[in-house]
Amino acid sequence: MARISHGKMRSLLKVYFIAGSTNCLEDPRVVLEEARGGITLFQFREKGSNCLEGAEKLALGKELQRICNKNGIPFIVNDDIEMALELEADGVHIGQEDEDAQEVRKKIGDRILGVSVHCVKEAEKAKIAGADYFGVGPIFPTDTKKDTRAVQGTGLIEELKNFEIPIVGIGGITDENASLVMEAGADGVSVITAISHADDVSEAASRLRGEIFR
Ligand code: 3NM
Repeated sequence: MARISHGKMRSLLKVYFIAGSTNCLEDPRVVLEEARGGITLFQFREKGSNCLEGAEKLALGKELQRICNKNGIPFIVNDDIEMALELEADGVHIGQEDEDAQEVRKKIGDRILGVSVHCVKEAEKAKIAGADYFGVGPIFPTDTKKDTRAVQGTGLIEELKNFEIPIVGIGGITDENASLVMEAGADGVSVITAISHADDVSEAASRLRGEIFR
């Protein structure tokens, strides 16, 4: 296996759905099945109060991965490197508070490595560590993650373009503001609530996709 090309990475980041059991209003497997037609990448992020742990978390991860595999959607695991390796996931996403990116790159080999960055300095470090993409946020206010950095708008996306690393925006993104994120130079948008809390998940995912592929 070789590292993913920037071109392929950019195409996968377009509609990046992130979810775990605590984000979904119904069974996350049902939500993912409903969203699958609109999304290009999926991240299993099992966080927050009452989140699953241990064997239960692994079992849900396996089932979500199976749905992704069946639909040709690469499967990324948030933070839990051990689980990503056990499931042979397509990649991992880590934040600044998680394990050092350089160490994670060593452990995961050529799998996709996404790193959350909040400033140019963090981006420089993540690039050297071998990040395949930057997650930049929170672009807009969000209630989904309590310990985010300050809302930063789209300015950092513009600043990070010259790093030539694919970029995905995150935080408070909806079908109504997604175009601002793309216009700033992001390759795609990652969302939790805009899809997982929608009355009609399938329609919400398609609508977001429509905005990105406009
Ligand atoms: N990371 P929603 S914001 C998981 O800024 C996450 O790094 C963020 O959820 C960051 O689409 C965020 O519901 C939550 O706003 C995104």
